[in-house]
Amino acid sequence: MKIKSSIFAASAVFAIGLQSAEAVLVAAWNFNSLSIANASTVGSGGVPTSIAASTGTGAVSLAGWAGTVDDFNGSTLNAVIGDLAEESLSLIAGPGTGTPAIFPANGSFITINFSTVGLHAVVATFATRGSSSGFNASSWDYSTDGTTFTNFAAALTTATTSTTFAIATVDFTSITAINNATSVTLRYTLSGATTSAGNNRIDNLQINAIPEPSSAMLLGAMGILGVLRRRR
Ligand SMILES: [Ca+2]
Ligand SMILES: [Ca+2]
Repeated sequence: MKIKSSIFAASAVFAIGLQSAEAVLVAAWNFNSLSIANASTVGSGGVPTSIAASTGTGAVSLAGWAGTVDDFNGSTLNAVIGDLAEESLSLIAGPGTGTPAIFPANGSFITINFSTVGLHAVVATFATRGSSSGFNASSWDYSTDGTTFTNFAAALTTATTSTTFAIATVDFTSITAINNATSVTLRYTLSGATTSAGNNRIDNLQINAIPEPSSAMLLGAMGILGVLRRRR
């Protein structure tokens, strides 16, 4: 009885140890490399189609964005230590057409690609602000093949018409499908802009995740149990 409770206690301590493993930074984008003279469509006027992570490994693709993009002032909110505010990824509704106007960016998206090999409990965070006529609704989807996406219904809208930067968090911890995957793609779709200049800025986008327990840790735990068993 005493031995059993000791084993239980050791297992419980180990389990707590696993759960409290700290998240690590997978990839971050400070968007400070952007240099866009005037808002332009993707692939023209200095707007790239893809932006490599400024820390870690990953890529933000703008290929699905149907509005224009600029590089308005950024923020240090949520920045990796040492990163300056400088530029932000500024997603703009773009020229409206027709009456009433239809804005091409509404319903278009950016994607964020990275690997979670050896990782679980993905969380995306970023600093964001908008304009009063900017995007006020959003949706998040995820994929492990870049083709078939699943809506993450639990994600609250992170689009904002507030003109003050604040940190947005999208917690994918419950989505085990994107754990330990070679290629994870998150898709961020914006809608609801009502003028051509309506926008949302994104800065200091971070993807964090928790390392899976290593085989060394598991062997260590088995060793503890082995010692307890030998005491019988
Ligand atoms: Ca920045
Ligand atoms: Ca600019």
